[in-house]
Amino acid sequence: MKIIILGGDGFCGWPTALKLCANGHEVKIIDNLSRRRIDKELGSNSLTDIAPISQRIETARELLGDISFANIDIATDPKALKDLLINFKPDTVVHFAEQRAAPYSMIGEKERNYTVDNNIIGTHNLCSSIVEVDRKIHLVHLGTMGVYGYSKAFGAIPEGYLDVNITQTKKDVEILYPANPGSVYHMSKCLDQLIFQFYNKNWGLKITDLHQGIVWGVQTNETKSHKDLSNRFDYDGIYGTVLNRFISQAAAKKNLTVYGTGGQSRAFINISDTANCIKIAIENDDFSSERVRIFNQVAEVKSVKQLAEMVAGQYGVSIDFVANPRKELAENELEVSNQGLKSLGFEPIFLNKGLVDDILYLANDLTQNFDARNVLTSPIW
Ligand code: USQ
Repeated sequence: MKIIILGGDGFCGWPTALKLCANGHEVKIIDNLSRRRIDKELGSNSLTDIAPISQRIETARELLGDISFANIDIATDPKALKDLLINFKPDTVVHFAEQRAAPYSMIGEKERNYTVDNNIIGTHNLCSSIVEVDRKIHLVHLGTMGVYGYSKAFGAIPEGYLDVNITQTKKDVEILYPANPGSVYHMSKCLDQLIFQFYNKNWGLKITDLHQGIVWGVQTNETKSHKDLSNRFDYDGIYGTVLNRFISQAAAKKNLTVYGTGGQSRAFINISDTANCIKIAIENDDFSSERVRIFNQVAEVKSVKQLAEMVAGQYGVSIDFVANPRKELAENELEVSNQGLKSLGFEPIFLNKGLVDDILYLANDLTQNFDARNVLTSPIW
């Protein structure tokens, strides 16, 4: 297939682009390189060295297959986006081109506005261009488990839609799961959902929204095949996700930073599964576009404390329970359905010692890049 990956230079986009190209698809990465710019703005860095995009693409073309790159900002240049769809004629567009860190979106006014402008306008420009160019294009979007909030108030979290009984009419209906964002970033993904619902209802756009959990891990088979293809590894207080932070803290022989009690339960997924699930969603596109197809892209649920205890026990470091900078439930139970992707063949990778060892090994090798000043940098909200 011909596939465009919007945001294909990022932590999830890059390994996904490589996996698709290694599997025979023709891939075009579109990115405005904003994550590289934000690293500079925050004075933070990826633990791994990441090659410039031109070098990434050159090596990927030599080793893996048909892949190319164009620098387009889909939020500020809708004409370039539309021309791209006209000229490249994709079967599928995968949309990762959003500011994805909750802490970044809560730093201050500039970051709140940037997150909303970039994410909402970018998503809208994409849907609007697809209406003009070719309504058969399959749009695959990376949503987040954070659109649901993290509770068992309505039972196990279903895949996008909740069955309810309306008190007034006594009728059973299905509604989009009530949005319950915990940050401006998560709010932007809730708003994305409404854009998708409307464009699907009015123009019949064919959309898959993948509500992904917290990603852990760094490399995939493709990213580790050459140093130029290495993936980024965020460990800082703004972009680092919790388990990757704990592993890099363990490698640097620092105490693990659990926020609050660590009773926060979240859904997790390994980075190789991220790429695999997107491939599954793309290759199984024979579904009715009567409504937006929503899958939960997760492998398992763990609490932050469980993760910290596992890393601390295995690698001989201690846990610091620091004041939680976030406004979130101190403790929560969580149960999540992931039947949709499983029914299409997804076999989740569960957290296991071998994989965690691999990351620790990598992090050990890179401790010279670990800057302790970047660890407790989360804004308070
Ligand atoms: N946490 C700690 N210590 C740390 C860092 C985080 O205890 O050093 C806790 C947080 O308080 C939170 C949990 O770990 O309860 C998860 O935090 P996170 O930074 O790993 O994840 P989050 O901010 O929720 O965002 C990440 C991605 C985002 C994605 C989301 C999926 O950055 O793009 O949408 O995970 S989910 O959380 O399922 O909504």
